[in-house]
Amino acid sequence: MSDIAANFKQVSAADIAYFVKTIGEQYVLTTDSQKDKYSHDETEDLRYMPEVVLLPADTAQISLLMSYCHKQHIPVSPRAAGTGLSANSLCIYGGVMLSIERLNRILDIDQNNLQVTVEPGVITEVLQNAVKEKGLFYPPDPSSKGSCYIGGNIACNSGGPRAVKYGVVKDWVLNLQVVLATGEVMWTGANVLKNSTGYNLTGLMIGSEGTLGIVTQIVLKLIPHPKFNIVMLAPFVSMEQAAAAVAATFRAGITPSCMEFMERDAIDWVCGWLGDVTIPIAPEVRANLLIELDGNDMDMLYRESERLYEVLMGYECGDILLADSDAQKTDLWRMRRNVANAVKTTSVTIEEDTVVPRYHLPQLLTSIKEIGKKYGFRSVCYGHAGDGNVHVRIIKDELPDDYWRNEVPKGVREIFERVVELGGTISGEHGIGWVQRRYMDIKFPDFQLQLMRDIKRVFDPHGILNPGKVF
Ligand code: LAC
Ligand code: ZN
Repeated sequence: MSDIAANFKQVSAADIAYFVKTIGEQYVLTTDSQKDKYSHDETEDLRYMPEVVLLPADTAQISLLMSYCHKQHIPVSPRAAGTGLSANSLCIYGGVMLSIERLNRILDIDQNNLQVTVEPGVITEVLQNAVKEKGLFYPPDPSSKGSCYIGGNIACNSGGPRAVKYGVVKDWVLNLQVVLATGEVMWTGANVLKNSTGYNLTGLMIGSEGTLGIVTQIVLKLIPHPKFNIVMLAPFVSMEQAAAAVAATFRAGITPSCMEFMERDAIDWVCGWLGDVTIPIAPEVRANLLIELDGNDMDMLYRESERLYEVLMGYECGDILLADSDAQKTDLWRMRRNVANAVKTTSVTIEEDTVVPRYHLPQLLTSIKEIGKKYGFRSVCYGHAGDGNVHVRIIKDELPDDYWRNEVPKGVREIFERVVELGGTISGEHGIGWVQRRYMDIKFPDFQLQLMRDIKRVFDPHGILNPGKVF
């Protein structure tokens, strides 16, 4: 048993009786068949069965549960939709899995102040559609937006394609209601656009992966929904040329609402997997940029796209496909959003979430492929090129289990070392969770990791919240 778990207590019959009394029998899941779906997320093939899964209804119940588990030293892993890619919400040390799935109401859309108050179990796309009906826009849009929860997006400080123009989740959160490990409830900020009142606890909570508290209500900023967009797919003969065109676009004063990268294999696999999307791509094409421009003036968008064409042509760009209907736009986005799903079906895979300053993207891509060659693994690169954020899906293929477990991580380490050398970091939007924490030393010296552990101890003296995650 590791140090962290030495003081943890197993869930007993008396604990279960308390949980049943507090939230109701039907919301306390104890059988393997009930708990099974909570034993894994979207990360590789990891499985950790919780001792019990709790489905509380509201902040008050979560507060009672936390206060109890704190006193009893029972570990609690908070869980949103389970779409995480770093094993962010698995019960590594057993104990309680606390799902926020029943906290799924949009509480208030404030059209005067352009804000929405929402519970953490609302599906991100449901929230986006609800505010869109009022002409409003919540931009962060992770690829899993149709199934992930806004609470999980906050836990990981998610981004998605639109981050390049509109920023990531942290740029939209004004205020959070949080239940602390001890059961105390606090609001971290205020429902205002400026706030320099004490430490930024809102910022600290965002991206803390449920290790510092459980978010139970969220106030987000909104803006009016842009009226128009243009979507195009630009093909390139090399990954490096595509990547170099990205920084050039921003340097030319053009800020696309999305600028996504997909290497050739990603497109071939996802089209094969989806079955109903056919994109004509010439044989010599090695990479594509999926680009969206948005705004409220169509003429201006056309003028901007002409300027964009000029920039792209400087990088040996082939014939650009301009989506001519909403259906074609949807197809192009379905293709992009399903890359991970498609590649996953071919073999066991792992996904790394590298990010560098965008001008260094070509060097990063070259290095990833070189390191892959050295260690003998294939990878598919895709992601948010405008942010310098490349997802590297590494494919096991026929590699022996032993090699996959022990040698491939050395290659991953080399990739991350290169990322840090280029001025980047080891996760742009997926978080560290359980699987990436072994690489944290590449980015942070010991004293800085210790500083983070010390912060954790202040918020969670018994270390019960989502143990085993981040460091
Ligand atoms: C994506 C997810 C994996 O960009 O972050 O598709
Ligand atoms: Zn992504």
